Amino acid sequence: MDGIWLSPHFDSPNADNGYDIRDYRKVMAEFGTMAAFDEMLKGIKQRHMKLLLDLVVNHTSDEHAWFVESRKAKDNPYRDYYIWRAGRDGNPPNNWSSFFSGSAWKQDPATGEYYLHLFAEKQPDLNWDNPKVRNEVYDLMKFWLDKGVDGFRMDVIPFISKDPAFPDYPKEYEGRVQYFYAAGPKVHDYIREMNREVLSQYDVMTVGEAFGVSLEQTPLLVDERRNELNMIFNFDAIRLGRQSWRLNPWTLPELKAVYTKLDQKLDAHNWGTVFLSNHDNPRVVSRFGDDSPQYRVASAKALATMLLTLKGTPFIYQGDELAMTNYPFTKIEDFNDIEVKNAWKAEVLTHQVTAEDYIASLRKTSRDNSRTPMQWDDSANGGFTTAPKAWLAVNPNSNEINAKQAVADPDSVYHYFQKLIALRKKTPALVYGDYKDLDPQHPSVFAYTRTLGALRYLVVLNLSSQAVTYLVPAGQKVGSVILSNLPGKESATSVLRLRPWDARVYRF
Ligand code: TEU
Repeated sequence: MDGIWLSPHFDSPNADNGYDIRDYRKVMAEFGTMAAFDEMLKGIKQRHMKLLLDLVVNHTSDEHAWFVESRKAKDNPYRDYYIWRAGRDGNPPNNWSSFFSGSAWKQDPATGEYYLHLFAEKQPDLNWDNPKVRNEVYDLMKFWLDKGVDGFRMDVIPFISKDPAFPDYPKEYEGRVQYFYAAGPKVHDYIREMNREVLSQYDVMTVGEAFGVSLEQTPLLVDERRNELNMIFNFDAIRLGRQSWRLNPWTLPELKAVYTKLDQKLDAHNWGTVFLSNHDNPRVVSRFGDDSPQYRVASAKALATMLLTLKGTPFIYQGDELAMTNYPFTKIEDFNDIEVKNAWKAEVLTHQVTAEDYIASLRKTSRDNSRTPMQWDDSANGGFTTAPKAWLAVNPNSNEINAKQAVADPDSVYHYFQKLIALRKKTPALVYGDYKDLDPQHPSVFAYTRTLGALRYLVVLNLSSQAVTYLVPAGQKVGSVILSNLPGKESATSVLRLRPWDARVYRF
């Protein structure tokens, strides 16, 4: 790896697993001390890697000193650090909803006013229109950058600017409010100011979590001539078919269309990211592959080939290099995630959906699928802890799927990732080459080229559990195979016999 993005490690009551920060300059007790952080940073640098921290400044914890002060009284000097409004006829100020179920407003007994929280009640939104707040954020960023940190992944950064009139969101945003929340009037002013005040003064990388930003709008945040961010996460691919906690059918042509559209939007002044999983989404092999014993390894390798040969900076989520799978959740008590628990209360306990339906969907969509402890070996708790019980149950398949097994098995997904990364690092065309989807409508094959001058590569992926006889479009004869996830090498032909989850990189 070139770099590591660390989810929030700051002092937090963990209402939302660290995305609710109580003290930005203190390390979370569960993780250790500042000395341990410094030792880790030193070790990362010694290994010639970079460290990105998670910058969560759309909101804080309600236990942060600023909010403790702010809620005390309407004339408290910290009142304007957050967003307080009077109710409307005994109801919340407007129809804004929280991503974790219910209204985005909570009435506070101390003053009777409501405060805004787009996520949990324990995550009040900061008021970025207050220059004091912005300066506080810039100072805490400098605190970590002065320690030698190399950049930030920025949590829901498009949400930081709110329409000061706080109008109801129009009906067409039902179920997709992220696009309304990401359209605040001053988001670009504030990110450009952040760039001027902080980012431009350090050699850093930034990636924004742009939930609610369309592919078309991407250049507004990442075009280098705008001095905002280096890149963003678009969610069109990873959330394909998702409707809140439900997963509706989706097709491969729909997935492929995301990459073609993104490629069309990002000219030479722009750059993108490639990811199919993270801590907010289920395991990649279970979501986009086939995690059955027969095809788990092959499909994980095929998806890895896609991640490392598409255009954009690839992000690999911890454990996916082992092809860790979703967890066999059976009951609500199995879950830790506030998003799950709040929706249980809001939708199951109110009999809008049955517990069976809800739990069955969560086995496919819940964030906790990706949060089960890292599986290091086949000992108790997957070697994650010596305590009798881990904070979240370890996947029962940790005896077969673990780092020790993967490192020992030359044919493991882990070693295949290493080959892919080595290939990408010595093949500029796989990084900077032009991208072209050769067969956008094919229902199960993803075939695309990467071309840099005279250097041309073809990637052919059978993203299904069925064998396919594939005719390379326009009768082009494929060149020599430079990497494949399955034995056997077909070359110099235009008819490919693709086995289930067959993945091949050809040099034209
Ligand atoms: O996530 C924002 C976001 O996109 C998700 O919350 C998403 O709405 C939801 O998980 C869909 O299932 C960021 C962080 O990545 C997430 O972990 C935090 O919970 C959230 O912001 C609040 O900080």
